[in-house]
Amino acid sequence: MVRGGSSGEDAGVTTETSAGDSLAGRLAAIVGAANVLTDADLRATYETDWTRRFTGSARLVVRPASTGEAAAVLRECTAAGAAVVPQGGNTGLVGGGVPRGGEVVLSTRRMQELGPVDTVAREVIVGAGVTLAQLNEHVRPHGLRLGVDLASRDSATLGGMVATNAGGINVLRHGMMRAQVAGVEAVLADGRVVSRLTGLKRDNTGYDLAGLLAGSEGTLAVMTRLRLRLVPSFPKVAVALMGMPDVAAAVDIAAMVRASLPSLNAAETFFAPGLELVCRHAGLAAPFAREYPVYLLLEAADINDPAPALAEVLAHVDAPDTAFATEPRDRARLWAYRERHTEAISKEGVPHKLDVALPLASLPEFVERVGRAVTEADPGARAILFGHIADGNLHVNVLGPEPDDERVDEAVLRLVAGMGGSISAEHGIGVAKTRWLHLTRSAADIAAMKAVKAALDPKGTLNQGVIFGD
Ligand code: 2HG
Ligand code: ZN
Repeated sequence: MVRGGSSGEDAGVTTETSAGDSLAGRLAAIVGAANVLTDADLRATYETDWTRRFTGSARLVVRPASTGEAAAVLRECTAAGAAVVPQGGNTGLVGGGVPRGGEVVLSTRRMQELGPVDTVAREVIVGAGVTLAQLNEHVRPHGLRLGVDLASRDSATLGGMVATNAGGINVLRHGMMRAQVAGVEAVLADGRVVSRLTGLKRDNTGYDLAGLLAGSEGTLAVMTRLRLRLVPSFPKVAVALMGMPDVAAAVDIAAMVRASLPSLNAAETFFAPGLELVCRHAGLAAPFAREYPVYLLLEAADINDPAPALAEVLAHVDAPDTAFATEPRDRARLWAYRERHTEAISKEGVPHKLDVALPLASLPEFVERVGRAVTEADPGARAILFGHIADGNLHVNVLGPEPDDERVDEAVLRLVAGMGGSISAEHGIGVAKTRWLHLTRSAADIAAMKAVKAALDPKGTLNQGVIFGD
């Protein structure tokens, strides 16, 4: 398993074991003894990430329930020189939300506020520990939902989704998580609280702190409350799954449908090897009698049934095998082929997850070259690709290499950078990709980001090692 920094002194911030920890007592006075976990068994689920690739032991886990408690916890930790790793639903895939060794894990899951829904502004204030599914349940009676949706909706917390600027399946229509944020309340490392929750549409009064904190991966502040924009939850939904001869065809059709169908919600892709894994591990029958190299899944949603318009657009496409679904069960059946990739891959082993973006025009060439790059770097490695095709975002999951053997990561990320892409489309840098940040961010960019980090967290309390490395 990959472990980051070792326990001990590091840049003035200490990490140590929980035995005889006086900090634990001081934190218990703030959040209650039941919310300071020092026992190894109780800490365990906070210490390993979803992929099982990243793990480290925590000094303790502390679970504040409010901004005030989080502020007192951070004040105490920074004063004690204790390193802190903020954690939401622990669904991150780049090792940015689990300890590297000896840090305090600050879990936001108890921040469960669900504020009244402002149906005029279409906004709501929620606690950082509310999950995406909980939020959608809360706002559904008003015909609303969050504009970002993703497969880990039942566990991913909104604080974590903002902190990582999560993407998911509806980005082509509603943008990424930063675009859903109307305001945040967050605690800086020294316990000071920055709060912009008024929701004013026009408020040009200096730096946009909410925009800066979105995507900062827990390195600048701990998000505690969020004011989120909502979008209509359209009642009528249509899904189409098509077999494609190659990626170029899938890219072209997705672009054509996007240009002519404003109700398009999602355009996703997966390939034959991933489909085989999903069918085997989830016990699903293949979607079509014939196997295709590439599959394209489209979803449209509107007030009126978008199925006729979707079918009309697709009538001009040469795709003999197309499955349509409008009923929830049938739609879920088609979506399962795409959404169950992550789980099926994890059943095969511990993957290296390389979440990358390419210019759309380069996607076919990338797909052709990436398989070769992977096997040249490690002949025993196997790449499974899938992703959000309309945004040029592919998830290259590699099975085979040991968790800390980075030869394949190096080959794929260099290929991506050489083709004008991004080494992280939506999952973030975490600790997984710090070595390659320089491939797609200039020295001036990195220096500016480090200056912001040093200004907001001068003692380096928050998420040491994430984004920039050690
Ligand atoms: C998805 O699109 C998620 O399903 C997870 O971003 C991707 O498992 C992955 O690599
Ligand atoms: Zn994704």
